[in-house]
Amino acid sequence: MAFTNLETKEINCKVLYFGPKGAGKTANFASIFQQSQTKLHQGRFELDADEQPFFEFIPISLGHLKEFHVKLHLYTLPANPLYETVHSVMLKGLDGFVFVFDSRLSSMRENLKNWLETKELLSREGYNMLTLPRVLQYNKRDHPEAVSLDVLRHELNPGGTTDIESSAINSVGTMETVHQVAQKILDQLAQP
Ligand SMILES: Nc1nc2c(ncn2[C@@H]2O[C@H](COP(=O)(O)OP(=O)(O)O)[C@@H](O)[C@H]2O)c(=O)[nH]1
Ligand SMILES: [Mg+2]
Repeated sequence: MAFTNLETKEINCKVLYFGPKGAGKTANFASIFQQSQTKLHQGRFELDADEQPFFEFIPISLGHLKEFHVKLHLYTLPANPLYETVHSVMLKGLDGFVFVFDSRLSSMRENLKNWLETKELLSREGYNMLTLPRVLQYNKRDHPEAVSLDVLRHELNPGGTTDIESSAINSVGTMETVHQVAQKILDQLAQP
């Protein structure tokens, strides 16, 4: 549920970016950061030996809904499975999510596996998978190994959820993804 602060008249919405390692979550954040000119926060954990940041966070202002200032908080999860308790904490209070698929043929198995795991994880956390706002993103559309949109949709999105083609390293489709998920969250908030 969105966190509403009646005193400051703010609504804070939390969105997590999921997807297999290497699909382009960090590239999405870099692109969003570049285009929205907010400050990119990267948390680091002492034990994190490799170059993976602990998590990434971007706050974005979405303007006003009635008298409330709506803010979107975008996060990625740490890739290291050692952080399972952290996952559990970060999964609390989610208002929506983005799932980043890697369009390359060689990633199809990993895409599907990770997508099923993510849906299971969210269900286990108590989210209603029928109503939780989401956007699916097919990243790396620029890659020579990318499979066709038809195949991706057939394999990964038989239900016809909102989906977007992107090339995060070229800043294509990244802001559109943010806007789509924001719109879905706002639609849900505006419901009586
Ligand atoms: N060709 C291509 N490569 C990409 C794209 N997005 C990310 N990459 C590359 O894929 C690799 C993994 O991306 P990264 O954002 O770190 O993935 P993450 O593990 O999901 O955060 C990096 O080498 C990126 O440069 C894209 O749209 N097109
Ligand atoms: Mg990353």
